[in-house]
This record gives sequence, structure tokens and C-alpha cells, in this order.
Amino acid sequence: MAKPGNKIIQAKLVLLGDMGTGKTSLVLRFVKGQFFNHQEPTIGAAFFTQILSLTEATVKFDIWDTAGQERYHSLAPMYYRGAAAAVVVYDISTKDTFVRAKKWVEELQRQGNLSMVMALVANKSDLESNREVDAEEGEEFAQENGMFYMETSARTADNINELFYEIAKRLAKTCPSKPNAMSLNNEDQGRRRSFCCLG
Ligand SMILES: Nc1nc2c(ncn2[C@@H]2O[C@H](COP(=O)(O)OP(=O)(O)O)[C@@H](O)[C@H]2O)c(=O)[nH]1
Ligand SMILES: [Mg+2]
Repeated sequence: MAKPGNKIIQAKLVLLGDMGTGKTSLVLRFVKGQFFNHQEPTIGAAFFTQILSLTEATVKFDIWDTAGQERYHSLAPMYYRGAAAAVVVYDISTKDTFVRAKKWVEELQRQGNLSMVMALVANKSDLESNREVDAEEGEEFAQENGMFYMETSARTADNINELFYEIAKRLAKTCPSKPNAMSLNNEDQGRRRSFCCLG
């Protein structure tokens, strides 16, 4: 629930990364608390919403979960344009997905919004015995590119809420309170909102 008096931030969030890295699974774990061993591949993109309440702000995420296949690549700008946050996902057990993640980051750097909150997510941390990408490699790349790094597992739920909380916290810091931002307990409830970083 939103806390009375705090600011509301509506933030578009996009997930990018190779097919099969667990983007849809991360979102389903966060939004619905579910995980499927045989998650259906995403076609085009899927849309989800979730609200997180922090002490300093209430963040409403509009989440675009993209498909990841090369044939949908030309659609990607539609999803990352105007996004307040981007989550670039790779699978720690497949080196190629890290190579692909770096490409997404380069594309975001070239075309994206400079104030975007960016997370590099090393998913499938439960597959430690099959690890092909060391945490140090991911951390270093994230640091060089102004991103924060997190290892997650959609399967075990490890670090999933932490990931979205960290993004929300950073958004609350970077998105200034608009002068006419509503507070939930005033009479304008629901009519005026502070839109953050949209476009
Ligand atoms: N072991 C493990 N498998 C995962 C994890 N996240 C997703 N998967 C599996 O990886 C496959 C692809 O996941 P999906 O969410 O469809 O990936 P997407 O194409 O990036 O959306 C599915 O079979 C998931 O069950 C994880 O954290 N650990
Ligand atoms: Mg998917």
C-alpha cells in the first residue's frame, strides 16, 4: 500500500537479454511469486505492472518484458525508449548470453536515456556448478558502464525482490518530486501523479 504523503513515481522498466536467460521468469517471480520449469518463450513482448512502496516513495512499475530473439530486435527501441530503468539479463551458465548482454548495454548507451537506471542481472545463480561467467567479470563490466550488478535466481527467488527494490530506491533518488506531485491523502487522490523519466 502507498504510504500517505510520499511521492508517487510511475516508471517504465524494460528487460533485455538473450532468449532463455530468464527475463519472463524474473518478472513472474516478482509480480506473481511464480516459477515454471518450462516457461513458454515470449512472443514480441509482454506487459506487467507492479507497485513497490518504499519509505521515500511509491514506485509503480510498467514492465516491458521483451522476447530477446534476433528477429524481434528491430522492435526493441520501442520498449527501451523513454524507459526510466533497464534490466539487462544474462545466464551465468551460458557465456554467449553474457556476450549478448554486453551488446544490449552498448546499444542502450548509444541510444538510451543517460539518466536511465541500469541493472546488469546475472540470472540462474542456482546453476553454480555450470557457471561459465565469473561474478567478477559481470561486476567489472557493470561498473565500467555505470550499472549496478546483481546475481539472481528466478528459480529459488534469490535476490529477485532485492533487484526491484534497488531499482525503486535509485529511481526515488534520481526522480525529483514534481511541484504538483500528489500526496495520497489529499483530496486530489488519483488525479494528479508525478510521472518520472517518461520520455
Ligand atoms: N535453473 C534456473 N532456470 C531458470 C531460471 N530462470 C529461468 N529459468 C528457466 O530458463 C528457461 C527460460 O526462461 P524464460 O523466463 O522463458 O527466459 P526468457 O526467454 O529470457 O524470458 C525456462 O525453462 C525457465 O524455467 C533460474 O533462475 N534458474
Ligand atoms: Mg520471455
